[in-house]
Amino acid sequence: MSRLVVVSNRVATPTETKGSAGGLAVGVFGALKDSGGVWFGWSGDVVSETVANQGPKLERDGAVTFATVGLPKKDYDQYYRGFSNAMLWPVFHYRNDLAVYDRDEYAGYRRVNAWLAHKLIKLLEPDDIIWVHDYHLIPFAEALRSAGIKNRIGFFLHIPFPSPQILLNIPPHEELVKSLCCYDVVGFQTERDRIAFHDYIVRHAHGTATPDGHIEAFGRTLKTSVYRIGVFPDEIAEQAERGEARQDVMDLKQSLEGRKLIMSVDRLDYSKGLVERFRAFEHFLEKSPEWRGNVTLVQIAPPTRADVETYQQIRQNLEYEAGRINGRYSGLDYTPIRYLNQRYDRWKLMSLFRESQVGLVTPLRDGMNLVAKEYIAAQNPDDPGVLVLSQFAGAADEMTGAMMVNPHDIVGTSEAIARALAMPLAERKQRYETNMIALRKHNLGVWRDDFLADLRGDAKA
Ligand code: GDG
Repeated sequence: MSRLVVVSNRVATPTETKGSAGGLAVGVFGALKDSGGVWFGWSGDVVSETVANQGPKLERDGAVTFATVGLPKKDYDQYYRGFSNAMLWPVFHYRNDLAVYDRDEYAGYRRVNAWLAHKLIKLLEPDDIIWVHDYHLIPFAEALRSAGIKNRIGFFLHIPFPSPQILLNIPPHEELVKSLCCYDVVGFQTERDRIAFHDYIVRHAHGTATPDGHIEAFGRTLKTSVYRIGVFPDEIAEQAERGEARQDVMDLKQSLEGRKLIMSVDRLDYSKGLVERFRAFEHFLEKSPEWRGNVTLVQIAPPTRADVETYQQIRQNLEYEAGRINGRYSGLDYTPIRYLNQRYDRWKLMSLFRESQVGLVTPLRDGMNLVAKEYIAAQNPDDPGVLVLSQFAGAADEMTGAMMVNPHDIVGTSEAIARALAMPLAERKQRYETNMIALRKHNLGVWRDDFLADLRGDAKA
């Protein structure tokens, strides 16, 4: 079997790939271990030009090499903070209003992609297959192709692909789509993302796209497909159950004093609908006086991208909203929203999910949303909690047992919270079973294996 080379903006550390950390890192590392290979990308460090130019730092773990490079400040600003996170992220999440376009940042984005590609070339072998991840690295294959690299290269987009009318807001939209066409396989989280890409190819790039995903455009042919990212449900169930007996979780349980628990966990990001969620919870308390004092919303929201201005604003807005709502409904011994601006161990999150009666996952737009899937996997099958899920999360296509909401509809979301809290056991079990069937069908291993089979060009049985 040919070696696998994974390229992503951030490379997991060898410890993050061990089971206790869980998640995507474990899934991708599994594939790397099977075929041997390299995981290449940014180390997360901002370094001097001299250090950046020294070549990748290599760490080995069995047949897998972790190869990382630092980024000079200017590259970090233009490629990561600038074009990736102040332009691509908002527009791909349908938030043109928050996007900031700067030509120099775009030039920096392409320059860093080319620079990273040249660093990788030295580590490549002729029959390696290369799997590139996410929006930071759209031009990566094009840079490799210009240097004469003929290997199979695939790309998976973790976030939504916007409809053409939205994408047109990015001045170099055509260059970006042309860059995507330099891959052999381009994978999306949902059919709606793939169709949006096909629409652009047909209407704006004078290309052709067949329903089964064969694309011809910009003088290239490629395949598109949908690969629904998932979780390993059994591993999560086990983590959640084991954690239940640990002190931190017992302490939380005790502090709730018999109150019901609603859990939410998101990176602190405006795409996750946190302000709307807090307002829906406020509306619920307003309309349901009998629940005041009897239910607590725990919102865990570790900060990310804190140096992008829009992220500073969302943080301020949330602090204001949480303070305002708590001011209105707290008692001497009761705080309705516990808003925790920090990162927790994964086992703790899974155990808290298991302890809770409702999982509130209401992004305004999300490629998939793994928290929704983790929430289901962590439940006690004999007494499962209810998932209240935004229709705009990719996960909504599969988690059909969830109570679906439009997160902009504050009243509708508040009514869903009320229904979820009062739901009889039989209905909760039935919804849980429906979701678990989908979770098992598209687990993380299936996502990875299907993508790699297409990238390797394996014939379907
Ligand atoms: C992107 C796309 C897509 C969160 N807080 C803590 C913590 N987490 C973990 C969650 C989950 C992961 O981070 C977040 O994944 P999501 O899928 O929910 O969202 P994004 O970070 O925006 O991810 C998304 C995903 O890529 C995969 O393709 O689903 O749509 O936006 O696993 O549990 N983990 C720990 N402590 C925390 O405080 N340990």
